[in-house]
Amino acid sequence: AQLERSLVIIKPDGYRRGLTGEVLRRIEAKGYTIAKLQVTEATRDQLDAHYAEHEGKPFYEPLVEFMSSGPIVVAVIEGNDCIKGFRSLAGATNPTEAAPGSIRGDLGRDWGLKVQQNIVHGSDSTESAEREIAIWF
Ligand code: DAT
Ligand code: MG
Repeated sequence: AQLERSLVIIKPDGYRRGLTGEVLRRIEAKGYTIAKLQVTEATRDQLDAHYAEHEGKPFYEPLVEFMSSGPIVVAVIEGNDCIKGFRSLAGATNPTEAAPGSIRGDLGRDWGLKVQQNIVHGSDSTESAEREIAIWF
């Protein structure tokens, strides 16, 4: 096991729906520590940096627009293997395909849903985590 940090974002849909407490509860129940936490509104520069790997893809502009549509909660979590662990807690990118028991599987809505409205973001590697933490904190 390796002690890691991951950058977690509760996206505007999660915040708007009042799921902040539920997501943080699942993180703490898993045994991860919430090291940093803030409610903020993303700037275009932060989103361009955060989602640089997706720039130019067809879903990029709708994604950035959605991420700018309201407050978000940004956290740094810590724990053993928490990068993979949080992505497992989050479930598959598309909530329609996310397994029951996961955040997206349990809480993602299938009615009129867009894939970007999937409640949470979690870093996908140690390099991404450090890069993303520097963007938001
Ligand atoms: P993840 O958030 O699971 O790491 P990702 O990094 O591939 O997924 O994509 C970033 C976000 O972009 C994702 O949370 C939702 C949105 N997205 C990804 N693929 C999409 C698609 N095919 N259509 C619409 N939105 C998409
Ligand atoms: Mg990703």
